[in-house]
Amino acid sequence: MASNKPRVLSGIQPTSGSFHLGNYLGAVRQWVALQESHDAFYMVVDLHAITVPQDPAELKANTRFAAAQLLAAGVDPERCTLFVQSHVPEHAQLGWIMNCLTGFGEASRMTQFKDKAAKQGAERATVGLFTYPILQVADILLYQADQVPVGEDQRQHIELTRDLAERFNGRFGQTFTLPAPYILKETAKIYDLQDPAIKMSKSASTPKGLINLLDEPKTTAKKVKSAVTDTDTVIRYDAEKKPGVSNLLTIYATLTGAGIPELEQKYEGKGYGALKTDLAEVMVEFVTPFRERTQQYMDDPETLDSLLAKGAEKARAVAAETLAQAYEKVGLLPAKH
Ligand code: AQP
Repeated sequence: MASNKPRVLSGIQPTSGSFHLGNYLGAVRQWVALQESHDAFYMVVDLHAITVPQDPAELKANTRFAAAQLLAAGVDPERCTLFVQSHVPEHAQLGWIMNCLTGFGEASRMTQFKDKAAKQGAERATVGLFTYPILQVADILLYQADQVPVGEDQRQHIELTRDLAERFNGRFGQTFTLPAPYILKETAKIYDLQDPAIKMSKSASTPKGLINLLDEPKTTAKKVKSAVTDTDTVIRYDAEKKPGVSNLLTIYATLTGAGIPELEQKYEGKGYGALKTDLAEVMVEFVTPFRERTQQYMDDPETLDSLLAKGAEKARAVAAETLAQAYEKVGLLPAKH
């Protein structure tokens, strides 16, 4: 059924057995909120995952884990379209068209590629990793998305999407909607608990700075309690001068709905220990039911798979229409049936 709500699209990689807190606060939380007001398409981007080596059995398991975690977080297939990227072949097909429209230099400027390639060693980085931002362009344009809820690290890719959509429209006639990033300032970048100068990431140098949502709650509490702060003892939000404490306040405020000034007041005159102990408790309260719900979905893979199959069918109806238009505009001869 056609919807006149604005459309959002976003994806998450099944590259780990667990989402981390940055994924949740930076992206997934917004997905849940936006499905109420938008025509939402959310996917597990397994084709992106294979841009770095994956164990096949783990990839399959992690794809289900990712879907289960989205459902556990509140993504509701009755309110949005939830699917797995590789179930909709149009992504790879439009990806090729977009590859042919992108300059080599333009692709070389993508900082995420540079960071990820540097982490692996440039020699080991694949061409797939190099072109993954272009596949992401296709992911977004296929659904004519108006907005893309993501973390700050994805902003450059949304800009590339807009550039390529404009280029295609200019060359072949109006075809694609230009999407806007939907990035919440407060949670655009959640930082590593051990090194608040870098974003929380699953490829962080030490696991101590990374909160995995499916970790044992006591591990999570321990990580929060050993978060790096500073030598001062004042609990005040100052992202530049007090990045560690500010990161903890952001996490605390977002998970509880409290305002940062309210938290500053609550902890006035108290030490970092008090803040960390309370935040550890908040985290445990959050992850405990999240883990349980995820496990319930994982215990019933048949239901999970059939739910994803339904999502793919809905997604494909939209994607196939856009791809057909793009093929036609480019001048590809339609196959006779
Ligand atoms: N630290 C973060 N703060 C805010 N948002 C974040 N996102 C990721 N890290 C943060 C957002 O999460 C969504 C899914 O991203 P992804 O599929 O790239 O997930 P990932 O591979 O788990 O992200 P990592 O940990 O950052 O991967 P590596 O270590 O491979 O670089 C996106 O919307 C992203 O912005």
